[in-house]
Amino acid sequence: MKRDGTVPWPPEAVKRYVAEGYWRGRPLGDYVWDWAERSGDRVAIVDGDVRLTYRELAEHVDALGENLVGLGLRDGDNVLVQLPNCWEFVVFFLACQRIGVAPVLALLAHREHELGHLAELADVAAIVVPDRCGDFDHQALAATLAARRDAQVIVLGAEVHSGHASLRSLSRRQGDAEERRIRMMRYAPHSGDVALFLLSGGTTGVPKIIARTHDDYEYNARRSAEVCEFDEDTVYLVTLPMAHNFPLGSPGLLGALMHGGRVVMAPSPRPEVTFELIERERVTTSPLVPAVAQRWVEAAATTTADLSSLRTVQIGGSVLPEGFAATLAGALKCQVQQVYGMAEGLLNYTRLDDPPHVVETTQGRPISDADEYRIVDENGRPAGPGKPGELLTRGPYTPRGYFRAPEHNQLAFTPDGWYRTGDVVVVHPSGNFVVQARIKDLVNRGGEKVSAPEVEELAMELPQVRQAAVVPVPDRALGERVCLCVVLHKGHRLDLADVQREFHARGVAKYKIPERLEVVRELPLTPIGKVDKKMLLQVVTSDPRQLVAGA
Ligand code: AMP
Ligand code: DBH
Repeated sequence: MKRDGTVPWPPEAVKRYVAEGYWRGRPLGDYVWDWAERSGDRVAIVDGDVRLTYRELAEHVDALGENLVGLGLRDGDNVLVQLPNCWEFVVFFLACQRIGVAPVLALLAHREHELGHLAELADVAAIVVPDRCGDFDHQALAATLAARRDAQVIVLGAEVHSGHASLRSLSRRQGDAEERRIRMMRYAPHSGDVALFLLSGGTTGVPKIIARTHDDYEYNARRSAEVCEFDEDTVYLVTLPMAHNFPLGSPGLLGALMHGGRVVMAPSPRPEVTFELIERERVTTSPLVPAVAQRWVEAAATTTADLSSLRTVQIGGSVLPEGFAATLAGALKCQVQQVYGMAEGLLNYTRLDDPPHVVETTQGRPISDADEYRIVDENGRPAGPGKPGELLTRGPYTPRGYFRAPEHNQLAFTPDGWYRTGDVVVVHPSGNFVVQARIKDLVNRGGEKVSAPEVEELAMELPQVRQAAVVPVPDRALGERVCLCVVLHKGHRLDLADVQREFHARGVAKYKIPERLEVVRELPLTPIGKVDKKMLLQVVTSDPRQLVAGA
């Protein structure tokens, strides 16, 4: 493997996954022409007025792939990608798969704090951004980050500064597609190499990334699509940011393309945008997080849009409020499928033929016969039948460690390669999991994961702050929000607006910026002297005055 810092599966596991057909030994980029041969003239991607057939998609992918090689990008290089949902993003992603370049999939919300770290961690050779989005100048930030490391900047949009490359120009189909297709074969990477990097919500001071291989991610999407019964009539609406594992590969747009379905890009998950697209394109399925689904339910009550094409909405990413699955199914008049997944690997889905009470009350079961799991107590011993405990897992699409994070891997993985999910689950009589709680130190804000230590470290940089602790406060709309609790140095003051301004100035993504501040006299501690977050959360949500400074 050309990239140091990945944690390979042990040889006996590799042997099994290959021998039993989980891994097919072909790079993801190879499949683009399989798809074109199977369904060349069918529409693969719809984005606004743009409709690309499978053949056009393959041709764009090859053209861009060859041009990226022309820019000097090579098998083994990594690139940082920050793009909105759009056809160019899909083409770029697949072009990387043709030539062994691994995209690091950042979110559009990320700013200098996150992008700077990711660019360095993955040692990226290029940064791909839109020119601007809203009032933010992505190109200017990319230029700053690229200058620090001599990386190239590739820009989507009309305003491409000199010295930067235009993504649209690079994707233009010119010349003979058949000849290029043959030329491109020489760039095909090894299927065991890294295909992409997904971001983990993480529970550490700096964001973690997960290297997913061609073999493992192809299986991830293929097996998911089988479980979800995708076929060529599937019309998949990409509502969530496609940098997320859920809309990308679970089964995601890749699963839909594998089956000859149609992928419709939504620029936003808001019902004002998506309902019109559902009607226009006769969308059959879409991934949702509970916070978005809530808005769809409200909007469905009064919409005039025809949503009757919807067959299944998938819902996952954070805990579903009790009874909500039934509400959602009723409001959208379609099936609901619960998805409990993670960028680290293991994917669980309720099955389309599970009885309603199972779909409504469980988060599904693993997709693969080769997924292994254990449910353990605090001491790492089996929790016992029917008892809740932390879920540990291994399998053909669950890598054995984070990328370049040996120290953290000692905590997040057992010595024999089990990933500690940090989720407390119990097995339901149906055999499906029920996610009951979380023991990892993060805030799940409407499906976006925010690492508590990361926010705490940022807070500690403020000169007023002596101690900081982040807790997830419950929220009706988003499930949880970031609440920062601080002990201040004597004689100092701090309010929420100060904190928000400082975080913003440091280039922290907006969804991580605290939305509530509690200035407290002291933080409650556990017997071993760690901050007792359970207690802190309890007090914050019941009677924060108990902890008020100076009280
Ligand atoms: P990440 O590791 O950042 O990809 O986030 C994955 C985590 O999101 C899981 O370990 C769970 O904590 C949470 N999660 C994902 N899907 C669900 C779900 N359906 N119900 C509850 N929690 C979920
Ligand atoms: O929360 C997640 O990370 C997630 C949820 C549903 C995920 O990675 C997935 C499906 O693939």
